[in-house]
Amino acid sequence: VEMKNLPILVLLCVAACSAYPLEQTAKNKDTSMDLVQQYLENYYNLAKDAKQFVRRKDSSPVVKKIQEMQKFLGLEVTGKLDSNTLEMMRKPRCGVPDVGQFTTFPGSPKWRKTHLTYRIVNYTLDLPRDAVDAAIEKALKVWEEVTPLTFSRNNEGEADIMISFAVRVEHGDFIPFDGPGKVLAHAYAPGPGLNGDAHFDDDEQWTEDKRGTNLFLVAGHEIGHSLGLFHSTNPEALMYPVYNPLTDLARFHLSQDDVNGIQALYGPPPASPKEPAVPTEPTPAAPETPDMCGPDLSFDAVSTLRGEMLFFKGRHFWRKSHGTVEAGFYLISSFWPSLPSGVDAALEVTSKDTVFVFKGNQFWAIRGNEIQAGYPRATLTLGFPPTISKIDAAIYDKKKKKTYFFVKDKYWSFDEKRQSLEPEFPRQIADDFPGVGPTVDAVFEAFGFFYFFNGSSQFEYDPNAKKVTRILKSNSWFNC
Ligand SMILES: *[C@@H]1O[C@H](CO)[C@@H](O)[C@H](O)[C@H]1NC(C)=O
Ligand SMILES: *[C@@H]1O[C@H](CO)[C@@H](O)[C@H](O)[C@H]1NC(C)=O
Ligand SMILES: [Ca+2]
Ligand SMILES: [Zn+2]
Ligand SMILES: [Zn+2]
Repeated sequence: VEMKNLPILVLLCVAACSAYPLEQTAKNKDTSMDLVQQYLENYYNLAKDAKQFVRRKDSSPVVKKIQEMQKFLGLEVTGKLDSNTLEMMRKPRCGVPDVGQFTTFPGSPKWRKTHLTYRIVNYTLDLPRDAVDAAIEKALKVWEEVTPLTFSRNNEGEADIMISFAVRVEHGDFIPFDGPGKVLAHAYAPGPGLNGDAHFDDDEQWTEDKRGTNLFLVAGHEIGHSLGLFHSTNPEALMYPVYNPLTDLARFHLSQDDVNGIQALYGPPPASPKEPAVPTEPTPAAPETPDMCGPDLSFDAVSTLRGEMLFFKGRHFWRKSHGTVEAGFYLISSFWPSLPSGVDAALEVTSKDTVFVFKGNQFWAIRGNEIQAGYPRATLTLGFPPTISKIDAAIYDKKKKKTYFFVKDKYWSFDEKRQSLEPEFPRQIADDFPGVGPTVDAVFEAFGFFYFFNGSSQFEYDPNAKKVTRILKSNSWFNC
């Protein structure tokens, strides 16, 4: 009996909530302005400095964003904060934006393989583990049925799709959850590392049925992102950004819109031979190259450059932005004609917008694709003793404004403010970076971690906790 009444209760609640903004005190109006501000910032790329405009509410940038939202979500496009619009903004939904922000993935990211692994890293206490496993399996199956993709589960280590439950801030990315309601989950487009992963807000009440938030429905949607789909404007689609509690679970099926989207990326399943697979773009012929996906790949040096990553190897380097799946492969000389091949170390000093590249006892300063005048210089000029014939790896610690130079099993610290090597160095790498070494080939910083390379192994090191948090293959940044 109780269950039968529930859908009605939910509807009543929605109706009551939507009536609410119409009879507000000034203070409540303020909260709803905050809601609008947050919503448009989070999902429609409203500039953060547009606050005063939201309060005035007649200014064109905000009206435009409201119209954009109304259009995307299929509401009447009035440009006004009418009750339907406010009601929609209060509905639980996916945390992934509806329109591109600066982090938008260019191109259409997709997996370059058809067999993918997933791992359920941890569980919500709302449901028995079996029920979580079953919901995730069912969600994967929804996509498996209409594509050539297959999935298998890993119980430990890395997987393409890492699934976890977390609350609020501390969950491995910089996008916090928001407590009960509103954002239910978010997920990342295909690629290495955090990409492909799906995070669920454990402040929701996850359920097998629709009494709380149905885990299967949300997981199905998030896995759509993990496979490369973005939000759909079609309210029937699983990829519509707003949670739909009225979905018929017993007769659940993907909408044609979802199927068209996923098949545009991967083609139909092989079992339906009548429809030829959508041809995938031919991969451009690569120049004679080290095998980027080979198990033994190691690097000479790794650095960031204006938000991208550079992996040096012999005469070549790979260049990859955080967002893109594919790494570009280039001759070093095609970007920096006077730079040597087989470099030893590279680091970006972000405060100077400069990448320093080391080989032997010399180093070069690069800004974008220009080598700065006055280089190469001798490493002696930095204060190294003449016995140092080669730097193995180097990294700039943004927080401490120090550059660390790794040489064999020791390292030096260079104070960027004073422009000098610090006294009491060198020190043992193993003493100050436990778990790393004894020697390193390359190191760079990403997402607050230091990534140390040693042959084909890579150590993800948390400089705050002072410990290695993961061991990865050196080529884990590539989509192998
Ligand atoms: C699950 O794992 C994530 C990522 O490792 C972590 O941030 C989160 O706190 C964990 N959640 C629980 C409920 O243990
Ligand atoms: C790093 O590589 C060296 C040489 O291949 C090896 O002896 C050493 O054990 C490796 N270090 C770690 C921590 O794996
Ligand atoms: Ca939430
Ligand atoms: Zn989404
Ligand atoms: Zn997250």
